[in-house]
Amino acid sequence: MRWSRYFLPTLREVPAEAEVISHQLMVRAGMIRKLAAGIYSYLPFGLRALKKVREIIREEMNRKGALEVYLPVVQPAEIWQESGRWQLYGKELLRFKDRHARDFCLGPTHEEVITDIVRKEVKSYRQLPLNLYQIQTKFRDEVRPRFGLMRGREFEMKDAYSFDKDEEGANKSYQDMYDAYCRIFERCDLNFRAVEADTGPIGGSYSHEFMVLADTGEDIVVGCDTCSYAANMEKAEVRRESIETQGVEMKELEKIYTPQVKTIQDLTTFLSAKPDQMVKTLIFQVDGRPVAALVRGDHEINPVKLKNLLGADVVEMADEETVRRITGAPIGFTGPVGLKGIEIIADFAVQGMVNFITGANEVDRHLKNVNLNRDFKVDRFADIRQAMEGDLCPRCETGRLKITRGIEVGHVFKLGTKYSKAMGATFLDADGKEKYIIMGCYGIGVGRTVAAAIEQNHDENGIIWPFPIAPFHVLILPVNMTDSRMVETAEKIYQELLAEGVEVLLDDRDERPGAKFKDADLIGIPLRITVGNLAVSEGKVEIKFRKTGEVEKVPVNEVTQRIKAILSAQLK
Ligand code: 9G3
Repeated sequence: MRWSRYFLPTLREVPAEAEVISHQLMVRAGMIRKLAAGIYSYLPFGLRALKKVREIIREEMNRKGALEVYLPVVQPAEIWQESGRWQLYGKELLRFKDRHARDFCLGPTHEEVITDIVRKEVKSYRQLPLNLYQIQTKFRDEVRPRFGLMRGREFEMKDAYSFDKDEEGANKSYQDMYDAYCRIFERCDLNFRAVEADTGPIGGSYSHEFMVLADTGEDIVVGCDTCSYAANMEKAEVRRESIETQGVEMKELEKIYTPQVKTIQDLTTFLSAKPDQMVKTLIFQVDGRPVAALVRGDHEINPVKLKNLLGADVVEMADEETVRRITGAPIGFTGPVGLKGIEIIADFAVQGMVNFITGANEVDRHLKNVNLNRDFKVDRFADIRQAMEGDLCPRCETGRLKITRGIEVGHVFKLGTKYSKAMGATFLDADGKEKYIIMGCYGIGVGRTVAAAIEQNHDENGIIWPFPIAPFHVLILPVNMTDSRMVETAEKIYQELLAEGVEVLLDDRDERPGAKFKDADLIGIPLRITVGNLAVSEGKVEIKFRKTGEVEKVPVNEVTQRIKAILSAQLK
């Protein structure tokens, strides 16, 4: 491709609203342009990278026997009413009426659509297992789209759905997709980890998220420094530590005057006590009923664990008015002693505490020397706290947990019969018995994968494309377009590489050398062939590796062979 005939509008300045580096670089490198909040156009250079990721996904999905389909973006309300999700989702589900005033939505996902097809076409166990996938536009009306493609409203997803006749088959489908995802992200040259994840509102028994490790990631990943355990913070388990409280005698309960002392920090200073001698009491509304959750002062509550423990749909912090009504005091002085008609759930770490400090359920008052059983009853002890850096690993004996950030690029779910039951997708088994199909669903954010690759592969000068998803593999840069010998040499190399099927961009713009070199670093094509004075004086060109900066001086008539050798090594 000749740059003078291409459409690659690079920018010097950083777009003001771009908060993360991948968003900045994708705009500056002429890959995307914003149409509206969370809605982006792909320009030619960006589309080439997107297509590379699509092709890697297709190859690995097809390798596992998955069959590609292409489903509508516009979905009728009826099937969402059957699954019960039309009412479940709020403004995130973009709904509209057609000319006959019928209700539709823009598809945020396609469980209902694919189950509707399968329930009509699959009747026998002989037709299972089946895995259907598409690469398709999704729309989710995020309240605050940001970070460019990372959290867009309209985005491209590969979504796959597996259909099995029994649990064993469903587990194999899940494992096949898990393995395919590992190959996909390895082939994209991404540093990723598959982490145990919460299944969220779509239900099902368990799920894994594929996280590309990057400091700008929105998700928090907890991983063991010794074994392979890794989980999304929402789900990360905490090892239950042994309790050694025997031998410590209970002291007399004491109410203390603590004017305007509301937080653990205030309390630590005011009483010169340590946070691990305190218990935080938080009041939640769990499916509308109040629950008191207790964690040690130096720990944080994990609402997702509380929700899963109680099998609730909605868990939210109680508001000030509710706290006053239940405890008789404003927020900041809540404690477990004297609470009536409310379930008290405490984290396991509280079980090992003696003579601790809590709120007194009275403004400006706290309690000292509070003790379990004597002063209040805990209804249930459970793991309800956030995992922390340095916690013992819940899986192996010696490991400690590390906290990192990740960008979720893939998510695999075991769905069970949630949709097949709701929509009547059944089959007759070998004994002629009617059974519900067992499903799984598997998503990859295609655009988000490109953005994550840039988050992980860039430097202060711009993008550093991993070879497998680079828009082009080679950039030829004639330094001075008015020097006919440089132009002829560049043209000769360009024609030779084209003839060999190499994906090459020739920067034939008549621009200052400095500007061309800056653009070369910005757009990040992995190999740059500089045709400059060396070509004129010694018949040599420079091959520069964008990733390492290393430079090779190569005679003009050996360049094509050298490039082919490098590419076959990088793309094997
Ligand atoms: C909605 C809206 C947003 C949503 C969903 C539904 C996320 C929704 C979860 C999934 C599960 C899997 C198939 C591919 C892999 C992920 N956000 N999810 O179901 F109506 Cl507005 O999409 N779907």
